[in-house]
Amino acid sequence: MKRYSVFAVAREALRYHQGWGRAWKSPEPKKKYDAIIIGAGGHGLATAYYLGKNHGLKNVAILEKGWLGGGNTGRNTTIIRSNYLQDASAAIYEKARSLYETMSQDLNYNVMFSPRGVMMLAQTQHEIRGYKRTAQANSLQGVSTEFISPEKVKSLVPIINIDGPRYPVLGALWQSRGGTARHDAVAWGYARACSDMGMDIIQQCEVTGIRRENGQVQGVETSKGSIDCQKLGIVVAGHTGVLADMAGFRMPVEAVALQALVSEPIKPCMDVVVMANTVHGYMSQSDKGEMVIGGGADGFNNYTQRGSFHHVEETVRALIETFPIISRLKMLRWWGGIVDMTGDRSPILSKTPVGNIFINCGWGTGGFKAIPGSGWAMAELMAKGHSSLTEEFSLNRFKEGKFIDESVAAGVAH
Ligand code: FAD
Ligand code: PYC
Repeated sequence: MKRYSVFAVAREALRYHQGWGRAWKSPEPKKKYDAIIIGAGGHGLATAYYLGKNHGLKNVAILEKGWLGGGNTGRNTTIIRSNYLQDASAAIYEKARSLYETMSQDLNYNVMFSPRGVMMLAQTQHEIRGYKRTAQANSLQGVSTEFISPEKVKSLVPIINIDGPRYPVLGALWQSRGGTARHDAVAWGYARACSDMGMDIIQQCEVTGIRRENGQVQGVETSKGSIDCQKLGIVVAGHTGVLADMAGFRMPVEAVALQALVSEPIKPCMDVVVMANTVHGYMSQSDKGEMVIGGGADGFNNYTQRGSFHHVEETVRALIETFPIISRLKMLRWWGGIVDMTGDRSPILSKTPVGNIFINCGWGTGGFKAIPGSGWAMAELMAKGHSSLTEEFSLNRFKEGKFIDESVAAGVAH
């Protein structure tokens, strides 16, 4: 009979009590997995989850060099919306938004989805034209958005100053079923569900090499040893170029830091999400009362997952005309994540030049909102070799010039 130390029994009891089940166990690597996913961010975990749930593929490992959700998934400002312009984008982002509506029930884990409404302010004539066009496109795509007047903006967000001298509020693109969710809970919820299906989530396990033979993937080298697999999904956001290099191909993706910050907690004063893209700022209020604030991406490539003091000053300065109350707030924390930017600001969900290696990346500044839709589509691509949701997001579009330009809808300046 297997014997356990008192310490091990106590640890397992604590895990059980916390409801984590097998997720935190460090499993024995199996000999060969049907699929390995590199990266336990939201997109990697959701891919694994739908491989199991929708396609019955459960002999799956998810390898993570750090900890669950420790990349951009745990660093973002949690805005969820699907108000994109192009049909392919609207389809995958709306699929994701609709999956968020029932995610807590599906995963039996409270991800605190809050469809409080998201508005993108129009503060120039150009933005009015752009957002009216998007609202029109969205109505044809079955995505519920509308262009609203400055007065409606003011009634939804009483703390806003719509008469700013430089950037008055001229209207907004409003998505009433957009909102926010608790980012770590999304990662934890998917992780627990994957674990419950018998999948192995191996943290502190960095992939250091990708083995190939005759143009087909064989397995990976990791900091914990070598593991074989039938199929491989690379889902590593800002580290896409590093992993692609290991597999012997190049990706049209750049790594850039995106920063955010939160203020001291204050009384509830704003119950919708506001994005002011012309001035490069956006804001929402967390359940704790902190104002969650973000701005544009850094103007140079880097791998530094840190915030910087000058960014706090620049972002707050940009928003003060529209939100005068924040001039007197103390800022508590700031941080950064490394986002994976493509030239057309749209993601890549694709086969690669190596057989049975699939890649999911390029979500840039806006992939939190896409996690369930992306996982759903990527799982279908990996299981069946094709998915209607990923077709236009393949790598070929860069060869063929079929870009999916979403530089306006991406919302965050870059
Ligand atoms: P990640 O969560 O970064 O996961 C990738 C994982 O791969 C990481 O955990 C990493 O450790 C792992 N990894 C890398 N290399 C290896 C290796 N060699 N071996 C094993 N594991 C490896 N999006 C929105 O929709 N709304 C927002 O409001 C929003 N705000 C943002 C604010 C900030 C400050 C930032 C930084 C991003 C924001 N985003 C937002 C973007 C969003 O966070 C990302 O697009 C999304 O989280 C990407 O998820 P992912 O799973 O692809 O990547
Ligand atoms: O994609 O909505 C978004 C977003 C907001 C802040 C960063 N990304």
